Amino acid sequence: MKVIHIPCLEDNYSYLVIDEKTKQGAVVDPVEPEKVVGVAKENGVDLKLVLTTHHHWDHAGGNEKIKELVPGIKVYGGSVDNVKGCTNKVENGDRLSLGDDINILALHTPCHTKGHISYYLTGKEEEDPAVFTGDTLFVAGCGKFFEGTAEQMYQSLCVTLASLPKPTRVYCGHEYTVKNLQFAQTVEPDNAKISQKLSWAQQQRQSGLPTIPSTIQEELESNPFMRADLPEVQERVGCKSPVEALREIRQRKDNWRGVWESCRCFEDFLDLDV
Ligand code: GBP
Ligand code: ZN
Repeated sequence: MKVIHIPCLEDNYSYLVIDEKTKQGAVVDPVEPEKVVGVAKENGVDLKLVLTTHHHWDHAGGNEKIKELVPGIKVYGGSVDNVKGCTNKVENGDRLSLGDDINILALHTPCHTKGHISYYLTGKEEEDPAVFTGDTLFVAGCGKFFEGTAEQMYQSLCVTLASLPKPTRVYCGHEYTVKNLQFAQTVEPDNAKISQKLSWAQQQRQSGLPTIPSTIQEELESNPFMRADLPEVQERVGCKSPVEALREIRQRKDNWRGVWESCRCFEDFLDLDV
């Protein structure tokens, strides 16, 4: 199983997954279909399916076009998520396959959107599995709670995704890692894994490289949302239960951004007036 990153829009990623023996391919969230089809051609890949994580336009917005470009391609998406161009709806636990060696398991991971699906892929026995988490789990972060509750995000992150094998590679929908780790430091200033990963992520970005994939193991060590289970994290945010802590950390992240943005607006305002 080979995975190729395809950076799209400002900070989105599509991913091309290839079954190397048959050269059959699946693409996750092909928001820029021409780009994706180009990468598939360069690699001699026959595109068979689209895996849509959720209905937001920056993930599902290329589905109609890719159906025109690749006649017969199947477009999978969550059954309660109104995914544009979806031809095949999936529910939690549904299984698909790609080529000879790749198995795909659909995992319902709601909260960012109601019908959000993460896709867990296993290849040959010796290869580490991969999970495509869209906007549910980011490296060191999670998606905003647009269509769900902290209880649901707890289930999605800390139960469903946290139960996957630790070496599972995590491929998420956006390049938010540096900001997420900077925020993570405000929750756990003494967590060495967070500071080490932040320096590494900053170097990667300065060299124009992605910070993805992560692994489930690394997320359990450095992602404050996935660590809401831990008494020391609950204590840091003044909460007594995992769900309460998750809700509080999400609220802090929303405000942290807000404060940052309003500082920048304020600076712009001063610049204009001076
Ligand atoms: C940043 O941090 O770089 N631009 C800002 C945040 C996912 S995209 C942008 C933002 O809000 N991103 C969303 C998110 O969940 N972020 C997590 C976080 O900030 O911690 N989207 O494009 C977003 O889902 C969208 C599209 C949203 C259609 C609503 C609709 Br409707
Ligand atoms: Zn989204």
